[in-house]
Amino acid sequence: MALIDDLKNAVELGNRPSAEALTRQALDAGRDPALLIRDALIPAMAVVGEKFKCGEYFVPELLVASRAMRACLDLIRPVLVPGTFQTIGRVVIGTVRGDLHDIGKNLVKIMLEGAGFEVIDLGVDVAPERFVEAVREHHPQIVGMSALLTTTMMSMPATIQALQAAALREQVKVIIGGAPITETFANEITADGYGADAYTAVALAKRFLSA
Ligand code: B1M
Repeated sequence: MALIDDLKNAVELGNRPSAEALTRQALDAGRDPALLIRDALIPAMAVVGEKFKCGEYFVPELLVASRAMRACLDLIRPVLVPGTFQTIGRVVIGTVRGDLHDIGKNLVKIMLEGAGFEVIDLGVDVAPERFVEAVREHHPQIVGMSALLTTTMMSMPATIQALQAAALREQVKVIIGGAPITETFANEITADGYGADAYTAVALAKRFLSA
């Protein structure tokens, strides 16, 4: 357990070299990569968020911690996502307009890819029109939206309305997630599903494909 605690602390402190070394060590020792994410990386970012909230951390600390987390995810991704597999479906995913948080979205992407989905990642600050264009271009079965700010989550209904206006809404299932999102909000804005975490998002996506 010491290794997991050390990794969590390294990310929390934004110590990227140490976080990378510990991730490599854990992977070399045969640790389950999904558990490294669940037990070290996600809890580390939760602590960082709490420290930011209570004024102990400021934006620079958020940034260094998120860079350490991303570096670890870069090491974990190839292990979690095997090179060749048959894709089971296609997902267009992005963080909504005005929002630059992408760690959670990237995690959902990695998990979806690991489960066999082809994922078209539109990145961050994605406007509703960009989601519409991507649906036209790539014909996904699923659209995934992530929002971390209460100020940006309203871009989700705007995107759903844009899909409706483009007569594309019936062609896709919409899954949403992110820290301020709830099941109630998802229902209110007529999303098809809410993923509280990356695992739920994958389970939902699989369910929608088989429906
Ligand atoms: Co920001 N930030 N941030 N931040 N940041 C939060 C979100 C905040 C809650 C911190 C706090 O106050 N406690 C707060 C939002 C308050 C609010 O709106 N109520 C906040 C703020 C205020 C801000 C700024 C405004 C700060 C400022 O500039 N004054 C600014 C906004 C910038 C912008 O977006 N326009 C800002 C900036 C940043 C950084 C750039 C420094 C950095 C982001 C770096 C990056 O992502 N590349 C950052 C960070 C790191 C955070 C916290 C600390 C951590 C977020 C994170 O990565 N969590 C965050 C505090 C927190 O959330 N506790 C905070 C780990 C990640 C794995 O979890 O993203 O929730 P999460 O994803 C989960 C689930 O939510 C779910 O699955 C994931 C894995 O299980 N999920 C989905 C996510 N998307 C999904 C999609 C799905 C399904 C599930 O389907 C498609």
